[in-house]
Amino acid sequence: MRLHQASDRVVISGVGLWTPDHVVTNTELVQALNAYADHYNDTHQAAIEAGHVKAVMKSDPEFIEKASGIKQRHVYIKDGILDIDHMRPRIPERSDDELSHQAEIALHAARSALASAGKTAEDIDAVIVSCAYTQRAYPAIAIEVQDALGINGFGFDMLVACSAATFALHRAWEMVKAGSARAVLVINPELVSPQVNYCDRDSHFIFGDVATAVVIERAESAGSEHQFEILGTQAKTLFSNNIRSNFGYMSRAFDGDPFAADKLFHQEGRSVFKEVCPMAAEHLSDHLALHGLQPADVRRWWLHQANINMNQLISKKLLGRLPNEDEAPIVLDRYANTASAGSVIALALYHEDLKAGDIGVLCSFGAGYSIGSLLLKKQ
Ligand code: CO8
Repeated sequence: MRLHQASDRVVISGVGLWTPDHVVTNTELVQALNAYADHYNDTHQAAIEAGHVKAVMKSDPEFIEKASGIKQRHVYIKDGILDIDHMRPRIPERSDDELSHQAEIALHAARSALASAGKTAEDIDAVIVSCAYTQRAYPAIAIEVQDALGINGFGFDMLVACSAATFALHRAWEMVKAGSARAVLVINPELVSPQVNYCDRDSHFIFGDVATAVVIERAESAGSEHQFEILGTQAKTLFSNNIRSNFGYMSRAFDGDPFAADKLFHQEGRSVFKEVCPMAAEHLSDHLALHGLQPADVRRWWLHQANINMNQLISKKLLGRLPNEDEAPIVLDRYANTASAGSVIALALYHEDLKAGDIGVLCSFGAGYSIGSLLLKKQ
């Protein structure tokens, strides 16, 4: 590995966002689940009445919007999701010679981030693909993306569920600071719809697909219009089973059903809500205090986008009041929960109006539990 000049000042110099064309509304999702429930419950009526099989519960668009703030979600492929005989996206398998689906969406976001930073492949030394799931174990999606972009150096994948983006930005910041890379491309291709249980009313509405990307580099080399110095990073993890997916390479060796509900995303949503909100608020106020800052000093909060009520509770704990849209923009109404990419979408869409010296906080929280934050200062 080449060793470059270490740098005291490291900036985010470009942000990229790729939004899938296809939209699924709450109404569409609920219609499909309710039709599936009617069909399933009719077919299994005797077993349900005998208590051998659980009836499928019906969903409700009003509940979804009130409980989560989500109105719609974008998906990579819509075909199959609303088909009651399929209830999952129908994604054509590609040969080993073709670009993989996840690399494809990663590339869209990566190119947009490189353009926003005014950089080319020659300027980048490392690619990190960091997200809730990668579509295969190896070769790393990051190396496939690195190859497609013609980047020298190295790439690797990282999985930290909903904190994958912030945790990868931490690693990128350290690499540039240490001089092991001049600039790092961090990409979050959150292709999560294949892991959503569209038959389960508790979770069928939560997620959407998206890809985001960020360029991190030494302040000395950055030339883009909108730059944010990373003042500091903070991470916290605490083991919990309340958000879990048991899908994995061991499925082949287990005797169980590799497509069972526990292999998909599932959670104890109430417990997550109660436990994570105070943790996130404390984490953020501690992080600010380490830098001699108060919540009131923050011009913009790019918060994790899982649930509007969570964001409001965390903001209230921090500020003593609800923030307005300008202080803490919400994207989950349009994008739903996009695992680790939510706060980066907010950053991509809402950063150009900030003035030099303005402080921003980028934050994620979720499965693990994991919480990650970066304090940013507009240059
Ligand atoms: N329609 C109608 N009724 C419903 C529905 C529905 N769709 N869903 C649930 N209900 C019912 C419940 O069954 C329950 O009924 P009962 O009282 O009879 O038992 C009642 O409504 C209330 O249910 P809840 O208590 O669960 O409702 P909440 O008000 O708590 O809202 C939420 C549910 C929205 C899930 C809420 O708890 C929440 O948002 N919690 C936090 C969740 C969160 O942030 N999780 C993070 C997960 S993401 C993450 O970490 C990354 C993982 C990787 C991502 C990739 C995945 C594919």
